[in-house]
Amino acid sequence: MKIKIIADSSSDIFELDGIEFQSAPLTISTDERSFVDDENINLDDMLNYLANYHGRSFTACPNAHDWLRAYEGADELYVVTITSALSGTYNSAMLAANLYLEQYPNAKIHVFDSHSTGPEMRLIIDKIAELKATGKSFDEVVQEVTDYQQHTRLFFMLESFKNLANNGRISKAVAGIAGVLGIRILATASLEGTIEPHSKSRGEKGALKKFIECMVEAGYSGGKVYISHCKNSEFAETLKSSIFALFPKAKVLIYETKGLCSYYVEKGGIILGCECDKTYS
Ligand code: X90
Repeated sequence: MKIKIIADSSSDIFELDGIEFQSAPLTISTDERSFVDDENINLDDMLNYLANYHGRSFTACPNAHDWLRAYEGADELYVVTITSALSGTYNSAMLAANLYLEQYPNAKIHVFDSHSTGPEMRLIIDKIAELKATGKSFDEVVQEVTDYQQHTRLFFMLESFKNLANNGRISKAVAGIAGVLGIRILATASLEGTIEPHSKSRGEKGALKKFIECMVEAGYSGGKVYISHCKNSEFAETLKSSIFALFPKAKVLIYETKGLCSYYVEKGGIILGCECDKTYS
């Protein structure tokens, strides 16, 4: 029995300890160049190139064929995708899941729509791995992870919403506010998996306070916090210290966004996923 977790590359991870894991890459492109979001991506090269490129840029999700390649060989599959409200990734993963089951009727496969991305996907992925390590069955994992998803949240801070707006993922009005020098926008993933602006602040100090307020309001009480950042480890570390000041037992992990999330959050962007006691409703 071969068990596998597969996630698209917006989860910001390419490997996982203790269980087989495969990432299905999205791509980031201009009319001249394309970057495949896998372990070979050169983030500095991509960010520098995009900063100096003035034409259009866009992203594309893995197609069903890409997913099928990632599924190959497994009998028990857990697939985690970026929110279906903003990307075709979930649909292509589902299409591939149905094709896979036609070919291997005894396989078990579940596709989780994260209604989110980045660190919140990673929380889900780690939860699946933890549950499998304790010997839970396929049905138990699906049920427990579905419940867990009601107790995780995503908050993020961006300086620029240019790429999100240009690709139609948020309104130009929100993008306009963020474009003002020194203004940081804090936003969250809504229940439906869209981007919901929460508040704006002047400078990073204000944003820091807002992050903590949002977490506490959502019922964070000292569990896991995953923070991914695009070239902003300084803010991520300060945020970590503020979390520890209130919750000394917090389990905080900091790492870099990979290609897809770096493209959308742009330099300076911070994404935070955390476990919360309150049910998200
Ligand atoms: O091309 C594609 O299919 C991918 C499109 C992805 C669009 C959204 C990417 C968001 C990346 C931004 C901060 C967190 C957003 C929360 C989403 C609910 C990261």
